[in-house]
Amino acid sequence: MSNDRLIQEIAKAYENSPAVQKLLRSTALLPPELRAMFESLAQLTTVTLQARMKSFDDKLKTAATDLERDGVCVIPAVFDTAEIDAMRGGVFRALLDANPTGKYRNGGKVQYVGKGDNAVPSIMFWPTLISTSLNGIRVDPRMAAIVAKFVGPNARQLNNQVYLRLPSEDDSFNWHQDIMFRQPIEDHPRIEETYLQTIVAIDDVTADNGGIEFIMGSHKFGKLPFKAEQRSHLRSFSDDDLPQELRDLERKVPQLEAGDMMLWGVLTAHASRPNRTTRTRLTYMNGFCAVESAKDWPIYSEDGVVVEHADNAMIPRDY
Ligand SMILES: O=C(O)CCC(=O)C(=O)O
Repeated sequence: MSNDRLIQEIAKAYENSPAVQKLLRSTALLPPELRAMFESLAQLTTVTLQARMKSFDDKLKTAATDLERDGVCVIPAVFDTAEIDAMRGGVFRALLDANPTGKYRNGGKVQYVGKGDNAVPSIMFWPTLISTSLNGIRVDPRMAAIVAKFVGPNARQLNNQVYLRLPSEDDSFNWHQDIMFRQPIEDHPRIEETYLQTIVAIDDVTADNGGIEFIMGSHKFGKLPFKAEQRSHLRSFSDDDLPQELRDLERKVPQLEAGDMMLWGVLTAHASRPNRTTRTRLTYMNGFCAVESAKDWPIYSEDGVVVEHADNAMIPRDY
């Protein structure tokens, strides 16, 4: 690729980045030897990025096959160790800046489990509104590519939350499908097809630290009645509450390494048992649907371009 063509390609790829545009404009002013050095560095970076995106595209193809077949899939090693460490730091920072008793739209509402002095944070809602690092992951090009592939170019964000799942807190989730959170259903046209739930593993996730268990292929059974739809039954796991239709299907607790992502659909039955280890089980959840599948909730992307800052005014007031 000629150097001029390369500069044009970089300019196009980063058309929304004022910093890159400024840098590119200033290369024209560089003395020829410095410009040549800049161009060869840019070439190297482009080749590396292209190779990385190609292997990421291959991972997405495999993920699409698994998601269609099982209703859940794992994309390995999406984020690297440094990014995960920064994310973990972002969670603790956000907890300090949180609005524990606020609304979702304030960013950092905290739900606790346990009573009195023994209550510990369990879920932090919409931390992206108060955390640069967690917002960075939410709008990262890899997250954007996943949303574009599975939801489409015009998406809304329906949830953004960190699960802390501290050791021995005894919290759990009973069998359910996420469609239970999307009521009234008439306000969510085609949500069965356009919804995508995602988590990033910040810690390794295993069966004994509260890993999420899935019923493989359960998404093909449509919406089923789950006891967890009565909210008082949601936060206590009971195998007796798995609907009859799903009892003979294969079950799996996907093991995740920190940096992996897991995706599932709105009809995939899942549950999680208490964390019985001495380790935390931090996960960062971001859920999406096509723009027409919900009335409110912030726009995530428009014509494939990600909205960098979620509009908190679009988060319903009743949360
Ligand atoms: O993270 C977990 O343990 C379960 C979360 C879950 O099932 C949900 O939010 O729907």
